[in-house]
Amino acid sequence: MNTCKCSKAEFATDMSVPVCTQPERTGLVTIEDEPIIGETPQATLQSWLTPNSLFYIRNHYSIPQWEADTEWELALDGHVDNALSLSLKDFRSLPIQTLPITLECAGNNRSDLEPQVPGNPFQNGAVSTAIWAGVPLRKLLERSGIRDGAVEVLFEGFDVGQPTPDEESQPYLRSLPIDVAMHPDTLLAYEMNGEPLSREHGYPLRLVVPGWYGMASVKWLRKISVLQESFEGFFQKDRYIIEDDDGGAIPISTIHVKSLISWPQSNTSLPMQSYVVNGMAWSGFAHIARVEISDDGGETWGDADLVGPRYRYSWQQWNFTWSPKSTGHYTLVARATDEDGNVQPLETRWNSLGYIINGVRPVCVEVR
Ligand SMILES: Nc1nc2c(c(=O)[nH]1)N[C@H]1C(S)=C(S)[C@@H](COP(=O)(O)O)O[C@H]1N2
Ligand SMILES: [Mo]
Repeated sequence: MNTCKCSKAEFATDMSVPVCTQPERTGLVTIEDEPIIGETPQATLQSWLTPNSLFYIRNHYSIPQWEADTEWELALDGHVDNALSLSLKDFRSLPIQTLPITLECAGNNRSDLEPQVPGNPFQNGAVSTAIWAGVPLRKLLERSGIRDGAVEVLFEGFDVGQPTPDEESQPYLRSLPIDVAMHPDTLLAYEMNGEPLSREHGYPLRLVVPGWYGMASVKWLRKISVLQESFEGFFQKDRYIIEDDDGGAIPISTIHVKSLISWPQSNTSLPMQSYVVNGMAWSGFAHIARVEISDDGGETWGDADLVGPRYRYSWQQWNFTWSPKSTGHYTLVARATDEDGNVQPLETRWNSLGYIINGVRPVCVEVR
């Protein structure tokens, strides 16, 4: 396991403030300006619902623009009996479905990988939770009459660009297996925490695939196509894959079990007393069953209390009362287990594109 690297020297650099690495509290922590990429600040990761303005943003291309709502229409075509075209008004007239869903970018925590890999150097803030509202995709697929032989559904965003300098300009495109597209909780969302989607998060309509890493939840939707063969585009076959031991590629889908210590932050210096250590845990496979905490880098563990709302697709808050026995340096770690029996690994499985970084992450604190 990655043991804590905090040393007395690090604390000595800034003893005047209790928290040594202070995140920006006024907005997202910027990773890139254009296209916009930003992560949720550490302080906000204590909040079960992420405020819209602090919800992490991961864009591959510039944000597309519209003049007015009326210009936008969503096309649904391909291997169906009746191709559809829907306006935003059509969407608003359909029965609404509301679900709290945690989105995590597949590259969250990439900066923790050793050795380092290229890609956005996210710390632990490329994960956020919102209450999403919209129409189950299934309703539209049923209305369009999917024909026999359909295998996938392809989603096209309005945003266009070159994924790498060697690739042709193309829209952001991702597909889903038909059973995932037909799942009653897979949403075409037009609201986030009770507000219309913002431009950054996919206005006017986006896909939200509960339990899947964020890349599946295509923003700024313009077209949905039912396919008879599997889609082989750049963001399906060249990215969002993990090499297996035989050199093959496994596509990334469901979010792996993971936890995060929201408080305290690493390099905090605390007076000697009892504290409530808190954080979040999540898994795309099942509810969280258990969160264990260690203050000695994983030698001994104690159970945290699962607190707050409990929903299938959103993270679970946990609290752990911690009474350090003496002054000194401590390595706090959290480890989550879900109801399917998936246990968060002590070590991330290193991969060259830097995805699914769910190994436990040490938080170093000094008790004085
Ligand atoms: N059209 C489009 N959809 C997209 C993306 C994009 O670049 N373009 N990025 C994806 C990725 S990688 C993630 S992690 C999520 C992030 O959603 P958010 O920016 O609303 O948090 O959007 C996904 N949907
Ligand atoms: Mo992502």
